[in-house]
Amino acid sequence: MIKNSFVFAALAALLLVIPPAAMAGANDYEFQPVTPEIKNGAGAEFAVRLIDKRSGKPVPGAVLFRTRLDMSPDSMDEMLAKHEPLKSDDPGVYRFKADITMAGGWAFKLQAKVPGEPDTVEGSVVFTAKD
Ligand SMILES: [Cu+2]
Repeated sequence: MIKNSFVFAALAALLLVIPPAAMAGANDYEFQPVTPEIKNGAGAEFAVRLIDKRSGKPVPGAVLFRTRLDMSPDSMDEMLAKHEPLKSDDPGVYRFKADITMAGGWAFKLQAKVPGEPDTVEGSVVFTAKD
């Protein structure tokens, strides 16, 4: 009886230290640049691809929110670029148009709701704007 309670306590402790997210979760997904170089100027288009790292396949149907485009890669965190989504015909590819005002490194940061994934997926994709 004492032995059984000990085994039970040990199992319970083990379950507590393994978070469910260790098995599957937001880290299974990654946003990647479709083309890492973008135009420095108004109306510059850029796109990110959402990949399921377990299969390597693109993931369509995600809802991207809290998007932010800033120059943090060049230590200008507060320098932002206005941007808006564009229609995309390529499944798993999410397109945008931005008013880029300076050449250099821009980070596109976002959160996403991915079909079938309860956790919010976060992304940060770096682009280089060139004149
Ligand atoms: Cu800047």
